[in-house]
Amino acid sequence: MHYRFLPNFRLVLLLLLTILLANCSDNGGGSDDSNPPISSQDINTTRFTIVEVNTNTVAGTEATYNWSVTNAPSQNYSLVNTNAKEALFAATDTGIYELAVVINDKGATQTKKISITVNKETKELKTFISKVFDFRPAPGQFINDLPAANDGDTTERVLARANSYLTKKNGDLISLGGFGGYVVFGFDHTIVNVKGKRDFRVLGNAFWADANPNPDLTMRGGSSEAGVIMVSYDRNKNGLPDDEWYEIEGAGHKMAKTIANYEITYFRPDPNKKPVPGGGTGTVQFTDVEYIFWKDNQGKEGYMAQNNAYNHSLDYWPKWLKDQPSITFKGTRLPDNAVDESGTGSYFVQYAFLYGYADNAPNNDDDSAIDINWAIDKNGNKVQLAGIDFVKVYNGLNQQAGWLGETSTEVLGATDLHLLGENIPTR
Ligand SMILES: [Ca+2]
Ligand SMILES: [Ca+2]
Ligand SMILES: [Ca+2]
Repeated sequence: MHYRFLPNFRLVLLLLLTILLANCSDNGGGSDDSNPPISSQDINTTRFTIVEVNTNTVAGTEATYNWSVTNAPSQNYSLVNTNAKEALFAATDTGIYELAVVINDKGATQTKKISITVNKETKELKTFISKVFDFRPAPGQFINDLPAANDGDTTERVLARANSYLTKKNGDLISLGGFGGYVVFGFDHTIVNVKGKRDFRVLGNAFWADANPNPDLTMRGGSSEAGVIMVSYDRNKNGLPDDEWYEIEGAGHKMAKTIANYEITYFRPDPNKKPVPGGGTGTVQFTDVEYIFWKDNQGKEGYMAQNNAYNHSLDYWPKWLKDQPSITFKGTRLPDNAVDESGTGSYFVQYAFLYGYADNAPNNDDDSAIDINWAIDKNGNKVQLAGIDFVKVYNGLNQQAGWLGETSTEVLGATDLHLLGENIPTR
């Protein structure tokens, strides 16, 4: 308002001063060619986006770097590769974040500052899955039902159906079948690995038992069918999950009976041969028949029993793979978690692993929420990820639980906890 009343000479003075200052900074910048003006390193970005921050400095190959955030409007950010020349930064809140990097080049240290302005995104982001890229369930009692598959369906058509089931706020269940069966999906933005907080959740249909007949146990259980979660960052920025995968190391990964690099092959049943009764491991065997033969890389083999307790289609083999004689899956096999607490085969409790899986704890439980910081590489080493774009979930159990049949992970969707404003501290 009061600019109108400024005398003209003051405006002229202001202009002169501005020109003078601009010249000064030009001269200052020119005095040291290896130090371009700081303003050239300032970055503009949007929330839920990973940006690479560079020192823009020529330093020797032996130089060391130490990145840090010196001022932030919010703690909901991620800064990784803090000892590399280029660090990765992402934030879930808008504002100006000040970063500093200390460069030590053979004892000569210098500090550079970078300012990152995080703006609100222009397009509304989805809190849920935006695309299903792959769906390859193992055989199981809910295959061809969740999602529905008919004779003559192709892999593409079933994938499109799985996509329509999961890419909405209130999704529909899909079943991953026996051990190893999997689904791969992505989001329309990067899920940021906020430090000290859990970042996303895979939704399933796990629930706690109302009453466990065994009063001595303190573990939580009910229907827990742990799916192992893998994550990936779209490093090559092509929008496809063709980058390196990292596994979320849940509590079960550290248990003695867990088998890394487990591999299983299922064989298509002969449609002309009647299944043999009497298979299965539960005590209620009269409902079970030996059905899907499998072999693993531990020298074991067995049958997935056909379970008549439910009125399913009872066609366990994926209909869209009718011409394929076998399917092989690989992954981390978690210890069996189903216990016949009745002793008579009537009441099975599937004990939950403490944290770190899909379909293991109910969707409203903190321990169904995942911290990206739990990710490990294929050698079991912890990795630092600023965020992730893709998730893979596979069934981590190879188990028959009596009349319940084989244990199979179900997936109902996935959510970005930061976009939803859910604050769940890590373990
Ligand atoms: Ca986190
Ligand atoms: Ca389930
Ligand atoms: Ca990619």
